[in-house]
Amino acid sequence: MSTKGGELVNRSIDQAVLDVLNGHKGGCKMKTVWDRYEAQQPQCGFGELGVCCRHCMQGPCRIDPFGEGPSRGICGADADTIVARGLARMVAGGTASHSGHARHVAHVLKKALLGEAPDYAVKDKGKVEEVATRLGIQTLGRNVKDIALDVANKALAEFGDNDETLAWVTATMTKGRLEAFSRLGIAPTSIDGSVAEVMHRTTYGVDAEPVNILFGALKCALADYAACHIAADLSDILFGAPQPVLSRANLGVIRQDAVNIALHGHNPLLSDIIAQVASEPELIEAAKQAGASGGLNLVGICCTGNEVMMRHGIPLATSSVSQETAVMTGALDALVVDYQCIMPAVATAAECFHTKIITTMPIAKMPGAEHIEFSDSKAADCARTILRKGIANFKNRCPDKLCIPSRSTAVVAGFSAEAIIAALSKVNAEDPLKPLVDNIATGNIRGICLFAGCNSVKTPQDRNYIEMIKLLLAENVLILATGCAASAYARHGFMTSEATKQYAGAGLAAVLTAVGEAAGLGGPLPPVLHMGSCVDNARPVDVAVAVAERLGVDLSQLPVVASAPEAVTEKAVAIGAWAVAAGLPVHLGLAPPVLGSVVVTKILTSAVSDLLGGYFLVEPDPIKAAKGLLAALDQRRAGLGL
Ligand code: NFS
Ligand code: SF4
Repeated sequence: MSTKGGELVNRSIDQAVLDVLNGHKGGCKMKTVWDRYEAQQPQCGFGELGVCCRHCMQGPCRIDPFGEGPSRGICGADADTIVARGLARMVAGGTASHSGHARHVAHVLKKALLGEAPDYAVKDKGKVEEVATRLGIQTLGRNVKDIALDVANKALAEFGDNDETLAWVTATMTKGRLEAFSRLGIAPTSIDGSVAEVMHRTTYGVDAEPVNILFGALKCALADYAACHIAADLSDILFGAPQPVLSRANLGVIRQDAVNIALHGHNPLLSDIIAQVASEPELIEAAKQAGASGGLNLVGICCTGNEVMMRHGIPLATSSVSQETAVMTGALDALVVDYQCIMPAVATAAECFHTKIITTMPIAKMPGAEHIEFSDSKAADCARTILRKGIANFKNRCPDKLCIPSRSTAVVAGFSAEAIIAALSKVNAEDPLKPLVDNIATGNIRGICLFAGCNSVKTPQDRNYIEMIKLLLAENVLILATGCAASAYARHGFMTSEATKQYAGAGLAAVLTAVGEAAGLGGPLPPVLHMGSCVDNARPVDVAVAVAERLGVDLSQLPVVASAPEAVTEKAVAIGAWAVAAGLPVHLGLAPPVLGSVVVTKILTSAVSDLLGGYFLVEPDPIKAAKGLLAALDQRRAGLGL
């Protein structure tokens, strides 16, 4: 069955995933991401190194990394230019995705306020005030709808032509960061403009200077940051800022006795409404009538899963790389997708099972799926139609094909910046950040590491996450997690009080216990705080900026690092790039396609640090990576005199 990648056990360390890969009843036609990965071996070395170019039709061109063949493309571009251009386009792709998501939320917020999207309303008034105040929008004596409308308009204006730096960058970054961005000419003034500019400067015969191209990529990445922040802020306004919530994670949350409907993708605009209407008695009754004694069971996959877990406690079935295994349980009656990170392979997998794949967005259709177009003016009706499709499909479930692993773990999720500050304020109401800052100073918290990004087929699923974190927790590093990183820790039981007792070093455990008990959780906070989806990477920045400002230092001086040990997508590249611009050391467990250029590699892993404080650290070995991050934290502690 396997060649490279070897045994099944090398595919994932998630036992529930392995149970399904071993026991599924899809027959021999059923292929997964891991089979297709093997079929792709060996992958193209030029592509892996980033030295091929297809930006014009004279190409494709490729540079010989060994120096024996061509050293320039037909137009004269060398490896440095080609690699820098390719990386910049990845950042632009990621930014286009996050900003498409953000723009979508902003439009719906505006329509809701104008009465054109009646199923949406401002849910979190406090968040409206908070965001408006941050942006300098007048709040005093005004009604919340008017304020929210100003916020929505301000958000939409970020996409167009502006003379000044994006409001969401100016209002949420430290002074030191903003100065560095303008000094380097990387402060973005338009989200769409930054994406278009990267596409322009990297097309045939424009920018050939690798350093200049990389600055363009960083500017675009900062536009991505603004987009992520807008998406998170406006989703909170519409659906509420997440608060700690109990849930469960892993494939065992799919139930034999219920109609199982999985929500997959990224944008909460549809999934949150589905979560709201799923409790309607008529729908639950319909599910029972269809023969499912357990009624309706919603589960999440990828970042849509994170969004609905954070706000509704809906359990998370699995993450990106293992999305097919949800179908392979034979018990998924519908898989409802919006956009991003949805492998077309789910429709192929569904050919071997009864699962109905439902696409909902005009820009994200798929052969083999049924398309039910999402309409924001009739969102609840649309959600009900989708749920009824899933319910009607229950009767097609084939009992012989069931393979539902029993495994799932408890999770405490929902740690928005607001929720973290609220928990800390139970320890010190006057100065909520003081307990955090003091414990960083004493070394009880040696530092903070944000884990973000995907699960990749190129490494055993979750292995890097789990091995790194065991070491970091023992060394008293507080862990924040988003996206599929959060999914990994959720599925492996790291988001519980018990995990703090089991894995956290004494200093960290003491802090988490004190805060957890003061906040009334009846035990320690989990050692990994689930901060949400990938656009929610803006949330940890808010916490870090607050700490930096409290200490009167810049982000690049804080003992804060980030890691994407199994990154896959262009979005992850964009986030990694803005995290570096924000001043963080950023670990990558899989090398991005840049190693074909010594110049680009050196800039990203060291020279950029002189300019911005942040840099990339590429290390595939999880233990060495964790040690590298600890060294980076200690270096920063020393810089602060700690
Ligand atoms: Ni982030 Fe979330 Fe997962 Fe990666 Fe995809 S779901 S947006 S990109 S794969 S973490
Ligand atoms: Fe080749 Fe230059 Fe065209 Fe790229 S842009 S394909 S390097 S000729």
